[in-house]
Amino acid sequence: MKIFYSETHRKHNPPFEVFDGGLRAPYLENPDRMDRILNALRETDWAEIHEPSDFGLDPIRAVHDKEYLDFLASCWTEWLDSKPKDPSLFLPATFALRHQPQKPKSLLGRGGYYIMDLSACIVEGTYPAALASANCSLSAASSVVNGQSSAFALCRPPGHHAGKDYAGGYCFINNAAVAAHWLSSKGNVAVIDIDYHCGNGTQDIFYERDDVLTISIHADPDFEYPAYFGFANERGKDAGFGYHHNFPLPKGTDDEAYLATLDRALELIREYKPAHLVVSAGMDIYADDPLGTIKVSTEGIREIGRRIASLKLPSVVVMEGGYNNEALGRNITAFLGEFK
Ligand code: OKP
Ligand code: ZN
Repeated sequence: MKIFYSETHRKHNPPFEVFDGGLRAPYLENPDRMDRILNALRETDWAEIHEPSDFGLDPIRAVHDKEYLDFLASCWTEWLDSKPKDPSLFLPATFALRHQPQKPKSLLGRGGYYIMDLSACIVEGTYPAALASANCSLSAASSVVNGQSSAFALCRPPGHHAGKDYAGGYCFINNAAVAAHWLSSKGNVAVIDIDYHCGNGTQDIFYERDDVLTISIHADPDFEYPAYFGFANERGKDAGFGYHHNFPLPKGTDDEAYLATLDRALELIREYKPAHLVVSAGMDIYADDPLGTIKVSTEGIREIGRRIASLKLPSVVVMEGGYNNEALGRNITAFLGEFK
């Protein structure tokens, strides 16, 4: 199986994030996650690791707002130019509320307009890392179009919380959405998001479209991030009505309950008959994840992989979250091993 991975992610390594209550915590979405996964993949006899090709900005502009991308591109140099007291990372402290806020001109104003929370910290290497990450998912999509039955985009930073015009939840460019849109010129696409958190960004990007079916299985936003999206009654809008599905789950969901929900999601994909499948593969459903409350075992993750692979669709698997670094390698190889 082809794995697309770029070393460019390493320079996106914010010194901290801010948790609820204002607590500064070491950045959980860190480069060590990739090393754990790479080490495990290198021990298999089926993983071939490749550098991504450069697809340029067009496929990214196709799903993200231009001014939002301009903000990501210039944020770091503007931040340094503003001579902040502590320049270690860019993180605004004032946020745009609903009710059509006016677009602000100042850097911090744009920060609060384009970022939804205190985990999407921007440093010097963030934008290049986000571009390289999108090139990994595009390269994986391209290899699947060229006849591979599946490919894995080892993306960092992750993408599924990034909407048309916003960053959040460690995500800046929506890698899965970029790949899904790129694939949509070759027939309908289904996206299944198994990350522990709702794939709100992917939902936002395809909400009005019927040519990309989006499904997310995640912890109920009644108690979990991202709080404002991911409820079962969000079903899509206009032409997209009926082409988005959320499956919110309670705390403590075990393998059996998770798999029963997955089967309902897979049935929707079978009915839709897409030409391609994109899987947002977050491993934070794992029982011992530091951010998760869902109790899926490594064997459960393997079975999820087996059932998704049994759709027998050309599949692009895209890395999302997963923060138990010690377990990441075995969980990813268990999951991907079912696609090879
Ligand atoms: C990214 B991905 C809640 C803090 C939440 C952001 C979580 C982002 C998860 N107390 N912080 O979906 O794995
Ligand atoms: Zn997650």
